Amino acid sequence: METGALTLRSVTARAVVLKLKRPIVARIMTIPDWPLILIDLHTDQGVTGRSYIGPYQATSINYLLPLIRDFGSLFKGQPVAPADLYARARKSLHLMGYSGMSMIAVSALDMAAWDARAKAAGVPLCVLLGGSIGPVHAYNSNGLWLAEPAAVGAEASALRDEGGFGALKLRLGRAQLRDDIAAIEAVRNAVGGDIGLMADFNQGLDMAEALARCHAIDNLGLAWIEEPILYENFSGCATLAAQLKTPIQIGENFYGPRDLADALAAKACDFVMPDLMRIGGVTGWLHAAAIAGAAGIPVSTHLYPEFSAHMMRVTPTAHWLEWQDWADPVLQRPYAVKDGMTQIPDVPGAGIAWDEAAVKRHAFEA
Ligand code: SMN
Ligand code: MG
Repeated sequence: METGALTLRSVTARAVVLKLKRPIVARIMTIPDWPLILIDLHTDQGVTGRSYIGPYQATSINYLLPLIRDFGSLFKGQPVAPADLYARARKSLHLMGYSGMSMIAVSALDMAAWDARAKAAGVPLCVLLGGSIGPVHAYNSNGLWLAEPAAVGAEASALRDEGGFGALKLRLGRAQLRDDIAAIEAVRNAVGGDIGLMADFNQGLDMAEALARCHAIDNLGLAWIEEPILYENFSGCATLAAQLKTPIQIGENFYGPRDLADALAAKACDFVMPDLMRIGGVTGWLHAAAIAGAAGIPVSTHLYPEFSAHMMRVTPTAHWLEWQDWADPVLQRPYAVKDGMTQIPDVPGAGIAWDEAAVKRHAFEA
C-alpha cells in the first residue's frame, strides 16, 4: 500500500492502571500504580497505529483523554502525515501553551501516526526512519528506588540478572547523604565495579544540597548524575556541570526540541535523555536528536523502551536506552532484553499490540 494514501478515521484512547512490581519511591514522589493511556489511531485503509504514554498519576488520565480524543475529530479524513499532524496539533493547542499537557497529547498522537505509517509501509519503525533493526544498549531502570541501603544490594543483583544488564540506575536523595553513599557501595559490592551505575536525584535537591551531595559522590565512578535540581533550572545545572567531573544528565522534562536547544545553549548538561511523551513523539525526537547530534552530546532515552529502541537506531549520538518493563502486562509481545541489549522485533511498526483481556482487567475507571 502507498503510505501517502493513509487517512485518519478516528482516534481512540483508553486508560489502564498497572501495579508496579517495584513501586516508585523517589525524593519528590511515590507512585505505587502506573497509569498508561493506550492510543489507537484508526485509518480508512484499515491500518491501526498504536502508542502509549504514562502520565505518572492516574488523575492526569482525566485531563489527557479528552485532549487526545479531540484530535480524532479535528483530523478526521486528513492524511496520516506525522510532520503535518505534529505541526497542526501543536497549533491547535497554541493558546493553551505549547508545553505540559499540550505537548503530551501531541506526542501521543504523533507516535501512533508514525506507527501507522510504518505498518502501512510493512517495515519496522526504525527502518521507515532510515535505520536498521539491531540490538540497543540498555540499562535496567526497573528498580533501585529509595530503599534502605541494606536492601539495595540484593535488588541490584536481581535487576542485573533480568536481562544480563551491564548497567543499572539507582535513585538517590535519601534523608542522609551517608545513606546514599552506603546504597551506592551496597550496589557495587553486590554487582561488582564493572557495572555501569547511573544515579538519579529526581530533582530532589536545592542548589546548596546539590553542590554538597554531587561533590561528595563525584569520585565514585558514576556514569552520570541525573536531575539533581528542579528540571527547569538550567543555570543551576550549568554550575553543577562546570564543577563536577561526573557528567550531568537531564532531559526527561524537556517539552519539545526547543527545551533541549536551550539547555545546550546554557551548558546545563553533558548528556541528554529526552522522553518521547514530552519531547514531541517521534517527530519531536528526530528534531531534538539532530540538535544534540550536531552538538556532539550523547542522547539516552527515558521510558517507552519499545518506541525508544527504534529511535536509538537513528539517533546520531545514541547512548543508553532506559529499560523498564512496566507496560508489559498489557502488551501482546513484550520486548526482550538479551545480554543487556533490547531486541527490536522484526515486525511492521513499533511492535506494539494490546493484550485486550489484560487491558480489560486493568481498565481505569474514571
Ligand atoms: C522516573 C521515571 C518514571 C517515573 C518516575 C521517575 C525517573 C527515571 O526519573 O529517570 O527513570
Ligand atoms: Mg530520571
